[in-house]
Amino acid sequence: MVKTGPKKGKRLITAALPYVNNIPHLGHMVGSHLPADVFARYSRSKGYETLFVGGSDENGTPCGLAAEKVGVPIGTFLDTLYGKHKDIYNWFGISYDNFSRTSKPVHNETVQDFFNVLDKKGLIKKGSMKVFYSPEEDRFLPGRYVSGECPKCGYDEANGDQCESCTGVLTASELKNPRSVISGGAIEIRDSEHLFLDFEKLTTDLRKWVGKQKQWRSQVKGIANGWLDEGLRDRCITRDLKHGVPVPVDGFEDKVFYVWFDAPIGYISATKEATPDWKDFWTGESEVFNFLGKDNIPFHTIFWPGMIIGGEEFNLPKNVLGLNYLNYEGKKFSKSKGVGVFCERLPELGLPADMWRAYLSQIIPESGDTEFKWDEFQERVNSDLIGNYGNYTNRIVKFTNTKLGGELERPTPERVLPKDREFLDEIKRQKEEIEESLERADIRKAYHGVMELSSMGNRYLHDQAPWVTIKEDPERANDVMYHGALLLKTLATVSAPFIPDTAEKVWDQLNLSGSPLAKGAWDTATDPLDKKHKVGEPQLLFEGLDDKRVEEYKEKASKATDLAGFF
Ligand code: B3M
Ligand code: ZN
Repeated sequence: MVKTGPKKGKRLITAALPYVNNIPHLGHMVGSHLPADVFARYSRSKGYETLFVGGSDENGTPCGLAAEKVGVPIGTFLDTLYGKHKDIYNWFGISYDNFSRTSKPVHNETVQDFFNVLDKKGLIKKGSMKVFYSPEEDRFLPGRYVSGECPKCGYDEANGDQCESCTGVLTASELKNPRSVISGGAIEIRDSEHLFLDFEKLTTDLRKWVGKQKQWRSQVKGIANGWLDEGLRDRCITRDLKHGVPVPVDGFEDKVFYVWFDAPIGYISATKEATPDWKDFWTGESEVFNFLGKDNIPFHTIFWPGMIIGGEEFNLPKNVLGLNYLNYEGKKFSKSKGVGVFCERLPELGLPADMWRAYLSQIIPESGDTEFKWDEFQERVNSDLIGNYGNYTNRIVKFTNTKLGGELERPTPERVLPKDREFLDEIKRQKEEIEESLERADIRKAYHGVMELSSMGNRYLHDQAPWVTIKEDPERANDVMYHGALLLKTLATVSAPFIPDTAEKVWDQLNLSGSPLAKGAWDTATDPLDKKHKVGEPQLLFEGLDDKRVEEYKEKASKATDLAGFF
C-alpha cells in the first residue's frame, strides 16, 4: 500500500557551474556535484517535486585562456571539454535533470532579459574603467592574460587582477611593467567604457535578507557579513572580450557580460531548457538550494542574491551550501605534479562508482577542509561497505534462502516480542534522524546515520541468533529474519541517495517491486513486507580492496590527462 502523505512542494537544486577549462578531480566532486546529487536524490525520494540543474560555465577568461594554450578554436575546445565533464558526472551517477551550457542561445536570451529588467529599474550605470590593452595583439586583455610586478610585495609574476604570492587584489593601473601572457609583449593602460550594477541601492535589502538566514553554516554567514561590513561598491558587469554573452546596449557591440554576471543566470536558463513550467521552480513556494565551493560563497550570498533582489521576482535561495576544499594525502591537488585522483581515470580502474560515492560522502568538506587518503578509502570500503552493509544484506538474504525456503512470514502481533518492538521503533527513529540531517544537507552526518542503521541490524541478528533458534523454534527464527529484512528494506531506501546502484541491488535481492529511489519511496521505507514474502537470490555487492590493488589504483588515478591529448 502506498501512503499518500501531505503534498510536497517544489525544490530546485543547483550545483555551481564548473568552468570547463580542465577535467574535474575528486575535489570538484565533493565540492558541489556529489552533495547536490545526494540532496536531490533524497528530495525526489521524499516526494518533493525536484529539479536538479547545472551546466558548464563556458564564458569568461578561464576557458578562453585554456583553449589558447592548447591551440584549438574555442568552439572545438568547449564542445570536447563539455563532453568530458558530462561523461564524468554520468559515470558518478550525478542525477542532473539538465546539465546545460552557458554558450547556448537560451542562456544568452535569459541573460539579456535579466539585464534589461535591472536596467529598467534604474540599477545600471555607465562609467569608465582603466583596462589593459595589447597593441601587438590589437585587443584588450583581461587580468588573467597579463602578468607583471606586484606593487604590494614585489612578486614578479603577479596576475593582472590578483597577486598569487600575497593574495592582494590589483587593478589594472597598479601592476608594474605589465606584459601579455600570450605574446610576452608590453601592455598599455587605456580607458574603456563599461556598465556597472548599482550595489549601493541594493545594500539595505540584501543586509535584511542575509540577517534572516539562520540556516546558513557559520562560514557562509561569516563570508557574507564580511562583504556587507566592508560596504558594497558598484560592480562592473561588462568586459572587453569577444567570447561571452553580448551586451544589448548601443556602443557595447565589442563587449560581453562579465562571466560572474552571466554564470548564475545559467541556473535560470538551465531550468528554462528543462521544463516549460520553469517559472514555477523560481517563484511561489518553490525552494532553491545552491551547492558550491568556498571561493564561490561571496557570489552566491551577495552578488547573485543582489541581482535577484534588483531584478525580476525570482525566489532567493532557501539555503546556500558552501563547501570547503578537499586535499590529497596532505597536499593540494595538482594536475601538473600528479598529486590527486583525476576523474577521467576512474572508469578504467573498474571500481564501482558507489565505492567512491560512499567514501566521498564521508569526507565532504562541510565544516572545514578534509583529506583524501588511500588507506582510509581502503579501510572504509572493507569495513563499512563490505563488513557492515554488504555483510548484513548477505546474512538476511542467504539465511532466508538456505534455512527458510526463501520465504518470510509476517509474524502475528502476539509473536512480536518487546525487544522486537524496541528494534522496530529504533529503525523508525534512526530513519528520522537521517532525514533531519538530509533536510539540512548535512551529508556526512546522514551517511554516518545510514551506517549506524546497518550496525543496528547486525547487532540484532547477533543478539537474537536465529541460526541457533532455528533448530528448536523455526517460527522465532522466521520472525527475527522478517524484522531484519524490514530493516534491510529501510536501509536500502535511506542509503539510495548515497549509493544508488547498490541500493537497487539490495532491493532486487529482497525481491521488492518499484525502486528505493522512486518518488515517495522514503515515506514507505518502514512499511511492513507482504504477509508472505519471497526474497530473491543473494549476490555479492562489493569485492574487497587489498593492498596490491590499491597501489595499482593509486598509480593510475594520479595520472591526469594533458588537455592537448583530447584534440
Ligand atoms: N564557474 C567558478 C568555478 O567553477 C564558476 C562557478 C559559477 S556558478 C554560477 O569554481
Ligand atoms: Zn603581491
